[in-house]
Amino acid sequence: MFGEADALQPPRTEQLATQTFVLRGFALPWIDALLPELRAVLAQAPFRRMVTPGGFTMSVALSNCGALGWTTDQSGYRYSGRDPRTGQPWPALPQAMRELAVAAAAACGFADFDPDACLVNRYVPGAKMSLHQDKNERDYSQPVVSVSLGLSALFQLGGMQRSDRPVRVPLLHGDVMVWGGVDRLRFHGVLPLKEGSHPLMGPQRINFTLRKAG
Ligand code: MD6
Ligand code: FE
Repeated sequence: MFGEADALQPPRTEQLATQTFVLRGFALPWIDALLPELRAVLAQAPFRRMVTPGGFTMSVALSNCGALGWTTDQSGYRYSGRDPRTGQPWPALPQAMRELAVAAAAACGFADFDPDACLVNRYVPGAKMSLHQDKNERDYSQPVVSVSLGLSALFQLGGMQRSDRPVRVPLLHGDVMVWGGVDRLRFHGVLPLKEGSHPLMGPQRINFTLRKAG
């Protein structure tokens, strides 16, 4: 009745698919360490809205930390070692962000997660992320760990085809999503953020996703 992964997982784990998990509240014990780290990253590499290869300005604003950062412009999506705004390396991956991600990955059966990239997204009310696959990384055997802070959002978890009907998953302040393996290339997105203000984070949702990109 209970698979091997069940023994590894902390309380309040929701398994959404074979290798897709939401760890409810998993980040809450780390918040006091995470917020100053996040502030320092954003002081060095502020949020900015980027343009997609199709010429649209994204509603989500982004930044990065770690050796590699995800960027987009008219010529495509890619990982780059430098912030295109300054030509400087991205801020280093802070310690608590890394520890949280490694612990969450391990709790879901991904024993040797070694992230080198952290994409930080900011959603204000109305901002959304269209259905997409994460496929700019080199090694699909490594999972993606995604941490949600601030206003809650409805995440859409789809299938392997864009046309597969997605399920809606609420992601709340402190939730951590881990996915990889057979689910690594599922389509996913975020529905437009509702109006509101979070007591700690204000009128926004911040999501950061750690990966091994290089
Ligand atoms: C977001 N997340 O939650 C957008 N991608 O704001 C993603 O695009 C994402 O949460 C891959 C794995 C987990 C994610
Ligand atoms: Fe994604």
